[in-house]
Amino acid sequence: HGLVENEVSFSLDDLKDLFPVVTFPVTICCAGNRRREQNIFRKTLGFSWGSAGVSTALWTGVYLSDILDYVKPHRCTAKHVVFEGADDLPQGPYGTSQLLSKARSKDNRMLIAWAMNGLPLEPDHGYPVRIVIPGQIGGRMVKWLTRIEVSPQESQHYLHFKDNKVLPMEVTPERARVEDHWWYDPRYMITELNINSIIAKPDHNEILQIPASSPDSPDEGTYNLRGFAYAGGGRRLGRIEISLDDGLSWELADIDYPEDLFREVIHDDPIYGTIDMTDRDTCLYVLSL
Ligand SMILES: Nc1nc2c(c(=O)[nH]1)N[C@H]1C(S)=C(S)[C@@H](COP(=O)(O)O)O[C@H]1N2
Ligand SMILES: [Mo]
Repeated sequence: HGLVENEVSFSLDDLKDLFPVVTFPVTICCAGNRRREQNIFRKTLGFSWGSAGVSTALWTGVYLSDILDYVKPHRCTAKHVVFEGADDLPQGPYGTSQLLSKARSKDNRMLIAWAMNGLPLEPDHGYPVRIVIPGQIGGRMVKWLTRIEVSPQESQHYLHFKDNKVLPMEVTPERARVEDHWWYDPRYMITELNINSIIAKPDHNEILQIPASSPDSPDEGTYNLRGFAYAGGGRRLGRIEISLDDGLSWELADIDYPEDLFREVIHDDPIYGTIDMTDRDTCLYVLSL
């Protein structure tokens, strides 16, 4: 609703009937992933995520851009698309917004999703529908979606301003609590996910026993480091390098791009709809050395 020609309410069946159904893998990552390490270095206002606040799933739904075409936003005045969830929070429901120009772009593939890995969304992940926005932080992907408004202004929801920000270094948690203006400065908002890489094997402080290699067993004496890396905004990772000497020298890691496996199938299915990854660059990368 809002600045559109056709205000409508859709049932799930309406969405499935009116628009092409699609499925593709998207990585959802909380902007606070690895905040624990930041909190050790200097305390922030967020709680201490380890490095696993991230996951990739197959999402099924319809494109937001198709819905926007259907409701016909008003030219010139309509600037933002505001999403609201059903949360009952002390400061009102969870909500955030996107620029209308970005939401209308077919390339950005914002999705109104009702299924994850082929099953209806679990309550935790947004049942019955959530918005999925490839390449952006998890915080933009509103769960328990109840309302979409086309608006002249960005979301006015409390957590659109008071969450998912990186404030400048000089703004200590104490200052941030009392000096409100920092939170309303659009320069400090996080939208696209940043590049990040994580070592999973070995563990922190793990002591490795690596047997010496011999002509009979040439694989002995080697150790496979493993980890994963991701980037936002649809950017594909070009290289991942590992240093074993505190950054003096670097070696190139092998990268598996698991989403490339989906490129090998173009599939039409009564439940998943179309699976087509042929013109997508990214979702998540696994590296090993
Ligand atoms: N309605 C609603 N949507 C929400 C949130 C919320 O609190 N309420 N949290 C957001 C944040 S900060 C993240 S990281 C993701 C987490 O999605 P997941 O629970 O499916 O992992 O949901 C986002 N969507
Ligand atoms: Mo988050």
